[in-house]
Amino acid sequence: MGHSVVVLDWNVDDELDIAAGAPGEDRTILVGSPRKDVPPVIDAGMGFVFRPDETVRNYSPRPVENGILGYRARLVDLIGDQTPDVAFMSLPVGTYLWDGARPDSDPVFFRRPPGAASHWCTGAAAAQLYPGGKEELVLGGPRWSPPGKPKSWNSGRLLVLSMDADRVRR
Ligand SMILES: [Ca+2]
Ligand SMILES: [Ca+2]
Repeated sequence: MGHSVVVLDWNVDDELDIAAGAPGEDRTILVGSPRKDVPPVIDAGMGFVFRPDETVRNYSPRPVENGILGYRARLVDLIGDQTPDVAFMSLPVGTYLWDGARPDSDPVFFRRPPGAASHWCTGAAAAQLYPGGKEELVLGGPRWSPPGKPKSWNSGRLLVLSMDADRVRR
């Protein structure tokens, strides 16, 4: 708990509230539960979206042992149709993206890039990086070390996910 925090007026009483999660749209909150078991799968992890009407939607694509799904969560319109999409990151596997316009459809999957450090998505931000372009998801992996350097080098890098191509920048 507490990988992300958001301050918002959840219950619309003109007083700000604090929630452990990432901001969604219209007072929704994205919460990852990366150590949640999905019996019989241990530590599969699960993502949740809490809505102001107190309904909860959970996201659990293919439970993988130690999948750690929900290590990070971010709302981002990667698909570029002006409807925010829901991204939950799995520590060993990659990023799952649910189409906000079709939440019951299968998620789009971005495999964790080769050579990624163990905690490859510690930072997560959504932004339209290029004017007129689609939103992209920027992930920070502070423990990444360049090829040829010892694993303890930890220079870190940023990974930019888009629907068009995975791009890696440092
Ligand atoms: Ca409030
Ligand atoms: Ca979208």
